[in-house]
Amino acid sequence: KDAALSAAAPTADDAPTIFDKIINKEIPSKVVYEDAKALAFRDISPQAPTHIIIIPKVKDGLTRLAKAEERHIQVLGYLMYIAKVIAKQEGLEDGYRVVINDGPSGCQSVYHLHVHLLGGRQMNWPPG
Ligand code: DGP
Repeated sequence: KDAALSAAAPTADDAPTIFDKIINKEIPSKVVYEDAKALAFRDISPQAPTHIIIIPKVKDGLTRLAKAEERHIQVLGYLMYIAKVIAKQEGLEDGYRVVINDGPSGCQSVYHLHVHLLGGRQMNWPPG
């Protein structure tokens, strides 16, 4: 195998996910917000009347929250801020929930860090 190609091969952390295809518009999604750094779209399997997924456009190794490094602090804060902007846009005046699932025990299924924004119904505590 060509050494240069091996060196350039994506590591597990950089392996593309379905979210890359959504970012690149290779598969359709219902986009509710987009800018240079973030994309937000409606979850394909909504768990509440409003269920939106917010992702960084550049993963930069951030497959999951457990992989966060100091260089990710800005993007993590940005995703929280965008969650608030979208909640307002969606008219969730009474409140909402913001969730990050991490790893197998956290029920994460797509390894491109994402924030769930859920609202439009009364949430329960503790969550399942
Ligand atoms: P998590 O379990 O935290 O990794 O959440 C991944 C979410 O992504 C899950 O709620 C379903 C959603 N999802 C997975 N594939 C697609 C897709 O192709 N389109 C859309 N809109 N949502 C997707």
